[in-house]
Amino acid sequence: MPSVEYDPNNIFAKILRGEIPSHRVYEDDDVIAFMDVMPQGTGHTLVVPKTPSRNLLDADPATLAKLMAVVQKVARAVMTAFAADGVIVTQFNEEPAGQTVFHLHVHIVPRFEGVALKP
Ligand code: DGP
Repeated sequence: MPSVEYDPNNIFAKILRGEIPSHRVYEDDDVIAFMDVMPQGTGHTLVVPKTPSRNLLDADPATLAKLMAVVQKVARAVMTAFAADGVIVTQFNEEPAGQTVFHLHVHIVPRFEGVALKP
């Protein structure tokens, strides 16, 4: 379990509340998806549950199930929309693992034959 509590003022909580703008590409009762403002490549999309979880470690199974169903849906849509050859699906937990925004989210990064990711 994470040692730090969920902060309701993290940037994704503000996006979920509509307090700051985002380019939303999917929304249902439980999950939203929007474009990453610091993309690792073309079509980099973030999938975010509305339930306030800090990351995978404190999320409940129902939230994870709904999240992953949408991750699959959005990954398929991103593959089609960007004519990608593959897709990376990643997720980071806590600062040493690369997490910078402390509201659970999954990265979807389309991949293209012969095109390197940004360093
Ligand atoms: P992570 O390292 O897994 O916590 O990734 C956080 C991602 O969130 C990172 O790729 C950049 C993105 N990001 C940070 N701030 C914003 C924002 O205000 N809007 C959007 N759309 N993405 C953001």
